[in-house]
Amino acid sequence: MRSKSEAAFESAKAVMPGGVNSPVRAYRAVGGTPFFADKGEGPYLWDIDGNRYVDYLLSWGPLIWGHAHPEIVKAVTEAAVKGTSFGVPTELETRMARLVVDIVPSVDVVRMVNSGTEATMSALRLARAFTKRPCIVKFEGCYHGHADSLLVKAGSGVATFGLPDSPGVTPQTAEGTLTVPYNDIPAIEALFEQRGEQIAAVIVEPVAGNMGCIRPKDGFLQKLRALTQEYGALLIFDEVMTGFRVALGGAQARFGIQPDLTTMGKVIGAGLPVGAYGGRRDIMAMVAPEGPVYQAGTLSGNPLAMAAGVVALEMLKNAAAGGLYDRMQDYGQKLVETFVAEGKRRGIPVSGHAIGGMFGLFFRDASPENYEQASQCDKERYAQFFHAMLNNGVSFAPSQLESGFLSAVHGETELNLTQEAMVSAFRQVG
Ligand code: KE4
Repeated sequence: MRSKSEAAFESAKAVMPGGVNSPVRAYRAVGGTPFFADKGEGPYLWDIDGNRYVDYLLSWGPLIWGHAHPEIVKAVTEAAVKGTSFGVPTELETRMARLVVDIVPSVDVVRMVNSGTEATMSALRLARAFTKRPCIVKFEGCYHGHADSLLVKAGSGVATFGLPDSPGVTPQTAEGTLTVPYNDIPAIEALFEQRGEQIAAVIVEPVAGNMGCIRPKDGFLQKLRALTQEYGALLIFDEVMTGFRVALGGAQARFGIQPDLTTMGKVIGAGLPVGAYGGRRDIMAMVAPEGPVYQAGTLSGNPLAMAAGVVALEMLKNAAAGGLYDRMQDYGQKLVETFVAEGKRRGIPVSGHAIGGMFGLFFRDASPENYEQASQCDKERYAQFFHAMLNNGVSFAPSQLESGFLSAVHGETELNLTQEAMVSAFRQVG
């Protein structure tokens, strides 16, 4: 039962839009009432009715060390007693920047901000300034935060102007954003042939995590690198979700591709509000106050967020050497195998895969390669599965078009609990 959460949701809806501070939390994609969190510990989350869940949402990715990791709590507590913000430089920020530069292959210089949205918005402004070109390219189904120029859907033809994907985004803003299908090499080649001289940057999720977890097809990322190089556009890897998750150095390390700019978030703050963008020194030199491209933030580089992030990244460096990313991928693969085996046993089209510390489970006979295919998943069955798993004590993302996340602290016990819950849940999937 979740009666306290139901009452809490009614109270919340009286004073916050939809009762939440971020839309996806309201369960609109799966129906029902969201549970309200009371506390987390390791791989577990408890709601205010006292129900315990094995958590695969992990705050949408940040919690690669699970909930309330003692080292992270200690670092934040020790930082807090010295002050919660200064508005002047601290050496902790340099320590964080040095860690990012050491870990992420393509980053020479990095700027801290407060969210992934700020990171991508700033990186795109920088790319337009550096190339003196107006247009950006994104991929259908990829989400890069809610900056106006990114809330855009594809125009009628591949190379036609973007159209606003939200009220409040003006046609003038949208027309600078061109959208093509993910993994569609002919489409991106055609776009560059037609509009290449106007393109400032291509921004891509190197593993897409916002339409379910979708891997790049062989050659897709390499083609983006080649085309942007050929036409003098920048390649931006949005690693807000994949960064430090699909490999220690992110997707760029896993696939061996050097983007010009990288955006980061989630893991880098270990649950505190942090985003970052960084890359080639000659490009980042244009960022104020070194250069003319303005970007700022009262709480950028906040000491509590830096304390959490520094500890999280330092522990990841050590754990990566000990095989953490292979262990997380093995765990995810076993989860997928159980999901697929149970679904097939019941004659239900299912598929899935795991990559590093993230995974996708699909009610579709084959893992989708783009947004159109992802949209063909059986969302009703996903909703039934989601709620059955929740009632069995396992919390997945409340939408078929999202990803699952793993942590360093999910172990054999949690895997067995989840596999048993899946067997039971499929009995309730029609
Ligand atoms: P934030 O502004 O939410 O910190 O980051 C935006 C963002 C940028 N880039 C990628 C690849 C992202 O996945 C995100 C945010 N991801 C969503 C999950 N679908 C956050 C969850 C939410 O919106 O509440």
